[in-house]
Amino acid sequence: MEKDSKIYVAGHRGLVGSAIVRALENAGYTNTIKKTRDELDLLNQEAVSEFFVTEKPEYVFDAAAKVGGILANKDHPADFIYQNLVIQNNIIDSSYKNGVTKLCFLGSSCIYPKLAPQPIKEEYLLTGPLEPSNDAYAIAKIAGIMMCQSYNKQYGTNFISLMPTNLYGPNDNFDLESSHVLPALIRKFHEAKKTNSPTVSMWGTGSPMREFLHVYDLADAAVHLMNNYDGSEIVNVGTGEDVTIKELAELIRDTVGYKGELVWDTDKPDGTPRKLLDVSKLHSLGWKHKIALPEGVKETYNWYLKQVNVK
Ligand code: GFB
Repeated sequence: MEKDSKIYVAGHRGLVGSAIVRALENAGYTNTIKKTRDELDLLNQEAVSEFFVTEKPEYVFDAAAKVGGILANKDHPADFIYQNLVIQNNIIDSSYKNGVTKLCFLGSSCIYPKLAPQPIKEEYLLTGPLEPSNDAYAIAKIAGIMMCQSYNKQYGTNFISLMPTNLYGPNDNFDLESSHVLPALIRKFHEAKKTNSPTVSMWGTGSPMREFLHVYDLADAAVHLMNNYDGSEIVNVGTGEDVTIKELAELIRDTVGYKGELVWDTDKPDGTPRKLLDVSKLHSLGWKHKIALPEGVKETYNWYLKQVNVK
């Protein structure tokens, strides 16, 4: 990408898209295109097609997606499969038809089989059954990968696919029903501390293991790979390190300064037991994460505090 290349970041208000815009602007890219949902409905094929014909972006980061935590995925599978398929189909096909130089598609670590050997290598894709709590979302993301690979094969496009691990950071969703675990726990401990609540209810058993990557690192990796990786093979983006949900909860509890107890609600789902990414390919492409989990949690909590204080 040249510093004045026309770069469209789809989903620029979300966790990932906002971090990609930030990374691009910090690196001196001056020509990013951003469209809010009101300006461009990515579910509308005609509107997306018209946007690409008019704007003719040279590079595209597809960070627009319907995302959510374990319960949102479990309760709304139709929304997750439909919206993700439609959004990514519209963006990928329009990118091809309008001669986009390169596109970066973002998937998720939940595309891998539920019981994949750990750490998960890229080649384990489609080698076993998916985790049922997010299979609809995973199938949509797998279709996105296949779209990019098929367009590369048939039309000679340069569409790359990155598979980020669980992400967190500024602009995350902190809604307690639909969010991922990390923002949910920041909010739960913060509110419990403020109200002097003696206990905080956690979902599941606390034993599942998860890998967490700060979204600023993910954005940095996406820009790096856009500039340094060409290929149809997917690339895992993570830290290569994981913690139990219990360990995460204790870290967030201590960061927030909550003194009460954790209570585990085992009626809530655990999800997949572990999904640690093998990041050797990413490292061989010259990129490694910089933000350690304790530092990232602290920074995200500070961001959250600023949000709640201005409200
Ligand atoms: O982050 P999370 O919702 O998604 O949950 P997944 C991770 C783990 O944290 C699960 C536990 O074992 C939850 O039971 N947990 C404990 C909580 N307390 C809470 C809480 O208050 N809220 C939430 N949300 N979890 C998602 C997929 O799976 O990961 C998506 O559903 C996507 O498709 C995303 O791939 C990255 O890591 O289990």
